[in-house]
Amino acid sequence: MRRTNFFIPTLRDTPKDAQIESHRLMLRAGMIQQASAGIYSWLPLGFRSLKKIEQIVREEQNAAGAQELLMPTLQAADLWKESGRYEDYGKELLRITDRHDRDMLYGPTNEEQITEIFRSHVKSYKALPMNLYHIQWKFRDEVRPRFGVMRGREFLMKDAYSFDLNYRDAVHSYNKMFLAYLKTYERMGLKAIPMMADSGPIGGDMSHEFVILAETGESAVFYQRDWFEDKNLSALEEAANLQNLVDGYLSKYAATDEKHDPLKCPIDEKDLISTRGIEVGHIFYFGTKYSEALGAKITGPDGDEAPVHMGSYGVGVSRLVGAIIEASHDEKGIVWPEAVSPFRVGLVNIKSDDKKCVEVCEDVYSSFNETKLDILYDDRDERAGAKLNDMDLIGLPWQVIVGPRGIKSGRVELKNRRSGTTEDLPIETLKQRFLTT
Ligand code: P5A
Repeated sequence: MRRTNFFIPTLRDTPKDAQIESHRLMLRAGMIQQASAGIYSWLPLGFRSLKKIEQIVREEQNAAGAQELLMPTLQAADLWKESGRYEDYGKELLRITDRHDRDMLYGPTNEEQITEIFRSHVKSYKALPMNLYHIQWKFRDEVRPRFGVMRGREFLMKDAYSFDLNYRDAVHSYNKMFLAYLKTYERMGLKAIPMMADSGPIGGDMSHEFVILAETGESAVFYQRDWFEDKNLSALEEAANLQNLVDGYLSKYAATDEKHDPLKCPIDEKDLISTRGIEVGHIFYFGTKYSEALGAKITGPDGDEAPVHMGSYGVGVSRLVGAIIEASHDEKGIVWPEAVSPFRVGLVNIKSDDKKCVEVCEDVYSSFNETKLDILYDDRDERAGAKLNDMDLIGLPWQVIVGPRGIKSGRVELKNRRSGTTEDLPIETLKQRFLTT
């Protein structure tokens, strides 16, 4: 993509009303624009990262055997009246009346709707286990939307729903999602800790939040000092069956504020870290709470009918964009992990009126495009300093810097955004480097 054809409205000044770094950086890098409190437009650069995160979530859900579908954002209130949540959910639920005076709502989550789909079609245990998910916008009329996309009112969530015959099978489905979540966050370059958590308005008594540590996080959390030791996911996966792997992850203490009771905590105070974190996912087993209320019953192998066992599994897709930036930035701007960066490489011509520099840039740009490598070419007629600062701000993992001095000897500069290290490379070597990785 050429920067002259790509809309990135960067800001020179630091936005005053943004309280945390990720929010400031998303505004400065022209990734989002506030539409109203807690509601954002995703501008082209932000949208690219959002889509990459969404795709990683999707791939890991599919790999775990979940099936994607799409439910609407607007739901009829009737189902929520059946489950009892229409009253319970309170002011966070955005209630709408249509022209026929029917009560509708903008979905904050989809337990009722998926149960209605399931109960209409599935009657026998033979169709189980089943896990259905979608990636769809949600609305919660939060009292205090803040920190940009981190606590929005409208936000993108992946929500999956599992259906099983009994408790034992449901725990297996829960564990599968648990592992899928660990893989999902790892692919995004994040270290997420699964923590014992409160189930709140979703319900049930088994629930874990996936939390990444950040001083600016909204949740107070507690975990055992040596939690990160021996947490090599691929080694653990090879060694253990699913239940052992999950048990291994949960063998060291980690709990959110709501679950942590200092009097009952088994860990000595000196071995406990109390800090803050960002909740990037939350999984629940709630048994028959919704299937009983909505009459989603299945016939078992013995011919008896019983309510299906359910769990639900959420990933905060739009929150993750902010969370990743919160976990990965420096004083110059964002430092994207490769897998979720809007582009992989940024190409900067530091002398845009130099014919030879333009030629080299065009050559690198077209050969990277041929190999389908994600590249943003800053071809604007701007000062070198401004372009380089902008590149640092938007934080692509690699920068290729083309200047008149280097190209005299056929070389360009390759800079790694994270480490800041630079290499002078012959143009062909540069092309090869990205061809093979
Ligand atoms: C699980 C899937 C649920 O809603 N029902 C379906 C269950 N869980 S949850 O914990 O309430 O939300 C799941 C994840 O969504 C993100 N999230 C938010 N992101 C941005 N702004 C918000 N206001 C917001 N609220 C929740 C979180 O990442 C959460 O873990």
